[in-house]
Amino acid sequence: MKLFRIVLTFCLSIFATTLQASLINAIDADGTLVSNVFSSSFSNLVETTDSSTAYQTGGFSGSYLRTDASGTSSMTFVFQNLAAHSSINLGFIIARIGSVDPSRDDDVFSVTVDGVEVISGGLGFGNANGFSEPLVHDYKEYGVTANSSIVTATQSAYVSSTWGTHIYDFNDLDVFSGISHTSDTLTVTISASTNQGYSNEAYGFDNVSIGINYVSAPAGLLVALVPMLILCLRRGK
Ligand SMILES: [Ca+2]
Ligand SMILES: [Ca+2]
Repeated sequence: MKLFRIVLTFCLSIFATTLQASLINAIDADGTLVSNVFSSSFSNLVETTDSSTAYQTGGFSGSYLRTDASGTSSMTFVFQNLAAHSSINLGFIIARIGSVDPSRDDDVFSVTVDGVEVISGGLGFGNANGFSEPLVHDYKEYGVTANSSIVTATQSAYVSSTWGTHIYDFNDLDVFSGISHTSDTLTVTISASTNQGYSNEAYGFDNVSIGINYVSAPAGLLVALVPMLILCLRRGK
């Protein structure tokens, strides 16, 4: 069964101008992906679908990954032998599903690059059924409390149910754009923890993207093209 459809697209940049190029490949991510380029691993995440309008509006088209059991869930992507580059870009869509309790239960998420925490925080349900949890809890960038309005501003859809579901577009986070990185290896991990299973609460993920901003070609070329590798995880078809 296809767990993922990995979509590799190349973008071409001419100096500061990024041009979207065509789709070049699609790979299942249920094991080793493109050899010598990267590997990936997934822990405690399951594939699911939700065809509700709000999910579609929020970008969760087709299937996506969500946490299932209590505990920590994660996805890790490892890149090797990267060409010279100056920075990377990250992005994904995240859903807070059901009664996630970041304040009371420490139901939180984080993103690390080479083991360094870029963001962390929790997404709560607000006020529901006599309980209250902040929509955004303890949001930090590089370990420092940051303006949570950055996150709330990206809220793109709300699924009305007993506890509701919020969908946030983390492609819009400034902190994910131009993360300084020069090593020829890269490890990106997205993780989330809940103290109860999906019947009560979960985090969902879709459209994970990892862009590599390569160093410009040597001066003297009439046109310097800087390839940008975008890895998009798109669930389902
Ligand atoms: Ca809960
Ligand atoms: Ca909880």
